[in-house]
Amino acid sequence: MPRPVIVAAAQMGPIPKTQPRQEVVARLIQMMERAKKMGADIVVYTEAALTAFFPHWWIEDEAELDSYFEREMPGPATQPLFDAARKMGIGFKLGYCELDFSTGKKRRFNTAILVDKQGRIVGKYRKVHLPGVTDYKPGYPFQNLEKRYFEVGDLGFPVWETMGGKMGLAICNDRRWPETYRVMGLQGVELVMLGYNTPTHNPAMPETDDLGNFHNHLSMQSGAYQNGTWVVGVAKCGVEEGVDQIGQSCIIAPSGEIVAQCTTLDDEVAVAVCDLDRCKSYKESIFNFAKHRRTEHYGLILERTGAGSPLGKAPV
Ligand code: CDV
Repeated sequence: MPRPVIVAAAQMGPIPKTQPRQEVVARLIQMMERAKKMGADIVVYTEAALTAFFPHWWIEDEAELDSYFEREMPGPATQPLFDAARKMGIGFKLGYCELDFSTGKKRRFNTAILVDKQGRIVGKYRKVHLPGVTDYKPGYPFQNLEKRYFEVGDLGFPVWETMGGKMGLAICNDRRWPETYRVMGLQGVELVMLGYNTPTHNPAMPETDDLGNFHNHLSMQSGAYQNGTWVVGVAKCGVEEGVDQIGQSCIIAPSGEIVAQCTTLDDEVAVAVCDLDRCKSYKESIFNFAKHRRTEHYGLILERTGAGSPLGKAPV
């Protein structure tokens, strides 16, 4: 039985450092309206969709750093997005930077939430794979300070049953790691939604610059195919405060094929009908984990070589 969910990838062009949250939220609502006109059930926004991507800069002033984070969700600036979604009857996935005080101390996370068609937050994910470094790199044209500004996410990779399917979230660098998809795949995920801020130039690895677009799609297409799931990857792209970022936002079927893709480097909506039932044949045949995975053998090798530990040890 087909289970169509119409998904919109809402790609964002650059967000100027000085653009107020209200204006950014107005851009997000405009794209939500476009998505609704195209029949969408869910609109997927990018990573840290409310501000310029500040981990590209060294920031010492605590108040300045905090100004890129949300203390509450929804808050005064983001409430209109929730109101618009409820009014239009459309779900959304939003990436933002979160200030959390729930443990009694201030913690910073790179976060994504899933909101249903009634405007209720049904899921939250905090980025696990933080790229970059904690220290300033002199000579680099821009920095990559996610390890300095964020804590590693502490919520794992959950999957939620909502809006007609099993939904999962990931954020940017997570998409390059097979574990991201597999942990959700083991829970039966049918639609993985993620956003990314990916510069065209990697100062730590410039020899791979011309492969950036290829690696972007390669990671997401293999994650989709090897876990029999739809994947939606959404960029913040174009030149933002001097940093050039890739676009290529796309919607990928469980076959690994791209079925819709943005073609600009600006605010743009791409839509696809995602029949969640297409996951079934992959999950029940070639990637039937219960039947075909050989976890006892993976364990054996890891035990012998120590490759399962981050430090590893000499093979026995
Ligand atoms: N925001 C990211 O996680 N960006 C990384 C870059 C820095 C390599 C990415 O994996 O796209």
